[in-house]
Amino acid sequence: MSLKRIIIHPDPRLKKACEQVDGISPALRKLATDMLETMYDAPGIGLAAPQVGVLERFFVMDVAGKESAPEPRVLINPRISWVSEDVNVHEEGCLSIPGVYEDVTRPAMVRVQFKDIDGNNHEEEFEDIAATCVQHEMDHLDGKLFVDYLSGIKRRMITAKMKKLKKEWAREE
Ligand code: GNR
Ligand code: NI
Repeated sequence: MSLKRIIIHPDPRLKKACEQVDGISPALRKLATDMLETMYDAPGIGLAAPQVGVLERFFVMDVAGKESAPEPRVLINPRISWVSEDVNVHEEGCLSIPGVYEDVTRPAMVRVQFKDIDGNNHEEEFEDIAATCVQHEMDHLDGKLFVDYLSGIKRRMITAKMKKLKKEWAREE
């Protein structure tokens, strides 16, 4: 196992639409394991492949919370087949935009088709924080970040803050 470096916004790799995964290989399994380890280490509840520089359509998540046993998940080639009409407002954060938390409105429930790491097909409904997380991660696969839902002025302020942060971090290295 090894930790991956998480890419910080702004970065062209976070703005690209990712490619379908076309087969489950040992390399993909290793990458998914490393991404889960990276996510737990951060800590976070989800991590999408483009956040570690891999432009492929999959992500890992665990929304179990620290009171319960871990529930690591890998969702490959996810596709939303249904969204609820009712919406939820949830405060979101992103490991690629550290220290920034803002309310985002999204469908409260989503039904998603995907493959797991063993290649089995699933169709599952997600609600509450899992629904928010799945939609946040799927946005990453389309090159979209939660700050894209905010006003232009807010987004530009956050982007400027992240540029400054990256410069500071680069100096420390
Ligand atoms: O760790 C994360 N927490 C979170 C909280 C609210 C809504 C979405 C998320 S996902 C985020 C990890 C991340 O950046 N995934 O892409
Ligand atoms: Ni994110």
